[in-house]
Amino acid sequence: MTNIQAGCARPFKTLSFVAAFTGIAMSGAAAHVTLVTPEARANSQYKAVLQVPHGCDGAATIAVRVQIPDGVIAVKPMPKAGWTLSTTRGAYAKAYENHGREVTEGVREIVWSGGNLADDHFDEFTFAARIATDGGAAKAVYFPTVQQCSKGEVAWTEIPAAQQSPHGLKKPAPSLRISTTVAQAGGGHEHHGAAAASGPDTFKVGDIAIAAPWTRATPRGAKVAGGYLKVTNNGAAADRLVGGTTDIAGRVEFHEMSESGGVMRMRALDAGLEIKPGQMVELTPGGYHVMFMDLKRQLKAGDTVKATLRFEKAGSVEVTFQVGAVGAGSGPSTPHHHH
Ligand SMILES: [Cu+2]
Repeated sequence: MTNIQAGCARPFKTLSFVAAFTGIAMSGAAAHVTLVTPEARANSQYKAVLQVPHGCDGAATIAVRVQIPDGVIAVKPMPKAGWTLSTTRGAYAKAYENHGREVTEGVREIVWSGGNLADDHFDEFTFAARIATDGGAAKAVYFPTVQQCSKGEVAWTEIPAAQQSPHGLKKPAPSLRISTTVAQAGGGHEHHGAAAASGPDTFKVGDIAIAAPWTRATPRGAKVAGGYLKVTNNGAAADRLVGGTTDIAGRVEFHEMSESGGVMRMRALDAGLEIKPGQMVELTPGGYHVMFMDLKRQLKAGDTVKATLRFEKAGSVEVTFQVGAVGAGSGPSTPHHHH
């Protein structure tokens, strides 16, 4: 995890920190500084809510400093009444693609200061971010945090070594587990491979069946959107998803998300996406996906998007993508109401 090491070595200068992570909190000595939502998917939008459950040995908290690890990009902190917000920007370890643009720098540290959070109160500190890493071998990223108090400070900056349980740490850095599979949580429905090749949001052409296409609501001005679905080849010969058209985008591409050095990257599949005979290929936010390029309008949750997909052998088929919420981890939970 060079990312994490690099993040760790970043200077917190004269301060030490107070942060913690357990996923549970708010109970006596075990209450660390933690992220309220301790898990996110690779390549997803994430709302980080840091929970500070108490002061430093009875002293009130007056500042909270959070370091942003490599692979966490496009960070936007939420201002807080009574606190002064400041950020330090810096170069990322590598370039990332975000909403169709290459980004090479951004917020690396957030400081909320000048507040006064009594020891017997708790509060939350929030920022939005994009998770552009799969977390490497640890399948996690860490946000070293320093809690500065009217008297003293606590450095929640310990990062577990490989194979080490975070539970053994006294002052663990708030951690975020990264999953690369499609989220099951949040009421997302799940289809089952080839069995999904029926039902109202299934589309067929020749030996090809496409199930449960979905996409996400987009921020205003976004130029790209991903599309996800399951495609099954019920034939005896391989076929290939080679093209597509839609009114909402200038062009349709097929991409692959892959991990290298702990960083998720996208690459266009110039030869299309092969589906072998009998195979079900799932297009997901962390893997293969449809990419709507040069988006012509904003996508809103609850909308539907029609698109035509073209297969080398089976030909063209019109499908309907359900638009889920921004940051949706899987298809809308009630995608079966149309048709
Ligand atoms: Cu893409």
